[in-house]
Amino acid sequence: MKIFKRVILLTLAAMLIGGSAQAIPIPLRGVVEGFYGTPWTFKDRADIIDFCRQNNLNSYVYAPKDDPYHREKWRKSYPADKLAEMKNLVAVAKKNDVRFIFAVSPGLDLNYKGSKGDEDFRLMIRKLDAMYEIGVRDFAIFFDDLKDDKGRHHEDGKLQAEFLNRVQKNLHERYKDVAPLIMVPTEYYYEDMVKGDGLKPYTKNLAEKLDPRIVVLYTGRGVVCDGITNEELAEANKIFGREVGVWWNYPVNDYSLTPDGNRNVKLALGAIEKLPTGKITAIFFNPMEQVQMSKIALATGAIYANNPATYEAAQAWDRVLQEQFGSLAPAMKIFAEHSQHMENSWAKVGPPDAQEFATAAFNLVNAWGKKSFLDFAPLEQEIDKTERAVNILLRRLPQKYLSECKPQLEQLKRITKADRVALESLKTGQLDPQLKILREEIAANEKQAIISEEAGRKFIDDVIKLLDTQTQGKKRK
Ligand code: 14T
Repeated sequence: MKIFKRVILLTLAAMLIGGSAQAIPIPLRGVVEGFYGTPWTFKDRADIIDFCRQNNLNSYVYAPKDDPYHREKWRKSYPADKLAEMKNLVAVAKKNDVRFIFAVSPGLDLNYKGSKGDEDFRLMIRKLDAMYEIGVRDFAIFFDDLKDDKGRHHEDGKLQAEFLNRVQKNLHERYKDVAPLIMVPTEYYYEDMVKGDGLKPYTKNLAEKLDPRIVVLYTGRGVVCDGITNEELAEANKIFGREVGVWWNYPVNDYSLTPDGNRNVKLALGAIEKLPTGKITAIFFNPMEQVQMSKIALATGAIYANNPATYEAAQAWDRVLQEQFGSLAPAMKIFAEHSQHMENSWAKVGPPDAQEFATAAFNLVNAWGKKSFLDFAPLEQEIDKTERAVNILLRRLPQKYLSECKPQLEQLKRITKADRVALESLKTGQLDPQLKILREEIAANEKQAIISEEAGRKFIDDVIKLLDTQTQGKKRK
């Protein structure tokens, strides 16, 4: 008895110290190719599936928004050549022990009722059967992004649930080796599910009617949001009466748009962060069109998904950069620091960009405002460091990476060049006329690349503002 007590105490102590606490991986963990824009190539997908195995991620979800056969023309069968490529990819996934989850998004024009409903059900089954034939055993049906221009959707939760239940039942009656169906609701983020202090009818009806075996995915409070707490996940579990999975919208950058509609202009190169530390049943990370650059965030996501309770973003980030970039890791880290945060009117995610740089710039601008002692050294060092890193990367980074991030590297180079001119202007107290020209060049190039908005770029604007008002002030006198 005594000895048992001792063993238990020692085990508990060891667990508390942390060393031997058992990692609890999220059962379903992987990548969802779910972004808008040019879908990945089959070569990219095979590469990502291999990456999944290497990082102990066990699923890849096929759901490219702009594959016509996935969404717009979901009823149509894949042509022979596409099907052959798909078959090959499914084999690659099998070989790598990665589940290939095939998703269809029929919501744009799916019929639920009457003979048209029966016909569409039949077409959905035909579509999924064709994938079963080539070896797929995991299926998903997504109903996201069905809002009209007024931001309203016209979906009926009960009808969707009945449709999904019917698909689930049909597949499981005919096939014994098919996994539970996975779905994304039309109201897939918390703020869209609730009104006042109740659930909106769509979510209420869906949750009530949906077969409890079907896995529901949700994205958090918003579509792209600054983390999910354990409590928020518990709330979503409660709403759907099951353990929901997470569709995590980082590093996806399809909403990083220029005014004229260019996508993917900012790269999300930070670590995954602020996700639940407790029990979670599934997580899929939505990546960027830039497949190689996505691997930084995805590999940190893999570390998270393999042990959410002990995950530390900064530590995971360092480890991943080292693994992926070797001797170029220090330079890559400096570049990546300037390109982590994603934000617009409805989205906010990712660690702040280049905090040390931003702090050094802030301190200097602040000291100027207070007319106190100006210490230029800290910012000068940040500018030197960044400029050196950019030059190293432009020279040494292998082509497969450079082809995905050259515009952003060149933009950061323009920014640091202007930062130096801004710094010199502060030193002399005179706005160098070059600075506004450099700033305009940066603006013109934001059609291709956006980076360091709150750090390097902000310093340029701050200095222009400071010295412009000063000269105006002098003129007024
Ligand atoms: F399925 C969902 F969980 C989801 O996130 N759907 C899309 C996804 O395909 C896209 O990559 C992601 C990031 O843009 O967000 C969803 O798409 C939206 C949602 C919006 F509210 C795109 C624009 C929006 F305004």
